[in-house]
Amino acid sequence: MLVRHLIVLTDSSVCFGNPDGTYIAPLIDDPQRAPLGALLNTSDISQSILKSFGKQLNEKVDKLIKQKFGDIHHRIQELEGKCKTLETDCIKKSKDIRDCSDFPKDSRSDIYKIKPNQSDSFDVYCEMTIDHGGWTVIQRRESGDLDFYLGWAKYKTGFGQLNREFWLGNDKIHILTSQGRYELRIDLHDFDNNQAYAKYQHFYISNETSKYKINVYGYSGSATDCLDYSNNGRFTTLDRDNDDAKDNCARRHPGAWWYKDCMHSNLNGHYYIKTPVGSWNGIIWYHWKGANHSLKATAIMIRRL
Ligand SMILES: [Ca+2]
Repeated sequence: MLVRHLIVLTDSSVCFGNPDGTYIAPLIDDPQRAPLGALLNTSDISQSILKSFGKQLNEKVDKLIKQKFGDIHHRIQELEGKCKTLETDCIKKSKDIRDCSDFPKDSRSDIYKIKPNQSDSFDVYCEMTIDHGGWTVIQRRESGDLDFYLGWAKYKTGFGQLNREFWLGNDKIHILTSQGRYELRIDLHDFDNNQAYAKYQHFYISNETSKYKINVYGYSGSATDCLDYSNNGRFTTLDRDNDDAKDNCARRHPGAWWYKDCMHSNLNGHYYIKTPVGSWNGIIWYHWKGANHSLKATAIMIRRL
């Protein structure tokens, strides 16, 4: 037994003692500091002391709870105020973000919501590291997991996953490039770990009525210019022949692109896991790798000037 002898000296003062009467140490000379366990394990203590301790304990607990709940309530009110401020700022900022070039330069590359002029908001992938960042990515190939041999409706609205392979959608690309002057950057990778890029000072595609006609010029880079051939060409898919060839270039190669008769580039062509491939098949950037070399990875991105 923890406590064998408990001597009550007063209503509020208690000591422990050995059976021979030797004094050990005062345990309770202040009921406010008395261990509750000791009291509860003591059968001899008076009911009045128990009541006194119980009352004081309850009062202290009540006071403590009220104080803590008051602090918590105050803290919650503070946080609610901050959340409302942040929400307001975010809504305001999202309305100001027309594309990835409006995000701070130290933002990480990721999927973000933008709100272009004349359009509802939608998600895009922002490339924030390459070439000073601020790029809105409109196409990515990297694995061949996604089928790009699709029809007009798919290319109109877009398909795929923004953090993997995708086509953003011709309507969205038109909306974006209609709200200012845009530059274009294309990054290319082959299966031998070589990289090259093509950059254009001007890029615009028209609306669906005009068959998403491309307007591009002002090349610089390391991949050689392969889009000049497509300049002012209309978009052709397997089910919409808008090119200048007798047959459908999108079916001949196959892949949807800005064909004429037919192309020097086709970044939406069939994905091959090795090269060489059949002439003018696959993901082609003719002046860099020739007509028999399908690329491993591509990224097409635009940035408002
Ligand atoms: Ca044709």
